[in-house]
Amino acid sequence: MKIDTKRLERSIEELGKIGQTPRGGLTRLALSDEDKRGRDWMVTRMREAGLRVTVDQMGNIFGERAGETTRPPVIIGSHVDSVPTGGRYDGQLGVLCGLEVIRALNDRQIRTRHPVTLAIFTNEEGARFQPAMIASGVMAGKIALEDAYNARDKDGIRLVDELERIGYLGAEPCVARPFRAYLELHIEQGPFLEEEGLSVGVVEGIVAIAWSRLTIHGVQDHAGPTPMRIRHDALVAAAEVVAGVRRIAREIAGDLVATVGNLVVTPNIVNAIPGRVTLSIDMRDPRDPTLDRARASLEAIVRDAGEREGVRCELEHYWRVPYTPFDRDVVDAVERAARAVGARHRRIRSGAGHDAQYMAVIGPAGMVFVPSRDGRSHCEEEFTEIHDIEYGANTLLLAALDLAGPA
Ligand code: HGY
Ligand code: MN
Ligand code: MN
Repeated sequence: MKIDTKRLERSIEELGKIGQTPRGGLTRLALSDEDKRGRDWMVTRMREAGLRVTVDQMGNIFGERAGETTRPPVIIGSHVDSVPTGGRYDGQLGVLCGLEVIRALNDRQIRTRHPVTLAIFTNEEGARFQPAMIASGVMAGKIALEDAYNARDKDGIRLVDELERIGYLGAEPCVARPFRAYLELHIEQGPFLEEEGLSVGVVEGIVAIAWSRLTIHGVQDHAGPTPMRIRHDALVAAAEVVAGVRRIAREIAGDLVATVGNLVVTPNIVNAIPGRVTLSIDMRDPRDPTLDRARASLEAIVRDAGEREGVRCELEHYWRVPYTPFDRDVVDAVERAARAVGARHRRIRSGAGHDAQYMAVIGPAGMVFVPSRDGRSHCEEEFTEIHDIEYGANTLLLAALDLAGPA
């Protein structure tokens, strides 16, 4: 039994047009008009595939394919929101491969013992509203619904108001429900599968992630008449912190990664000494104790930079997800499926967060990775070869069948 690769390819093309950038990437920020159009496109396809579609309080969309029994479903999920000038595979590929699994089951009128449900999670990226994976986080009971509703984007717009505006503020409670297994196909977003000539990654777990935000209060002043000896330049302190974050990753080394991805200077003009700077710090490691050490180093770096420049620093650690191992039975099912489809594969760990990380809090979860060309992602160059996608989607299909069981 196989998926219909041409049909999947057409779906990738079609959905990829919604929010497409001039360079062939994707900007489809959570709850934007493009996200609404992408969601509407998916809901139409889900209904065409005979799924019972529901939307919950966080705008998560579920399409259920009935099973022979009403036992807990096998859920196949991911997301359709993207980062700005991102790629058309991150998230979207997992949702479309899930749809293709449903379509392949329909083609052969296959009945499974457990229902199979396709899930689309809201705001996985954390690009517009923070933190990332906010909707699966609410479902897992790790983020309060009210906090998620009140999350604001950079223009101060609330998440709940955007859910309402685009018509995806659903009535279904966003709460944990039992499931037989959660499966997510995703691009690796790193270089290892491609380097080793592999088509499928059998994901064993996801790294721990820590997000912090630093606000530096200096003294805004004129760039000309203010003598250097009396300056308190927020951007000078920020520059030391940015260099310090890179130093932490280099000195702790191992698997630790650390990034300052967002930095905002105020008033951000040529002839004023920056009075205020905010910056983000993203640190990840498969070992939680190492991430704790990195956080302590960050606090020391911020303290020193603040004292040297005589500025006030507010460091807020606002998001933390622990290292998340996947369920052994689900990982084994994915591995059996990869072998059965003849995919060159190996076990691998995810350096990116995914909704599977919070779904693993609720029940047995696992992931299927496919390679990223040059390891690139969160950029318009993001790409995966269709023959690798075919191996991945067929692995997803057989793993879902394995876990959902024959009628
Ligand atoms: O941040 C992440 O790892 C994911 O892309 N949201
Ligand atoms: Mn993703
Ligand atoms: Mn992403």
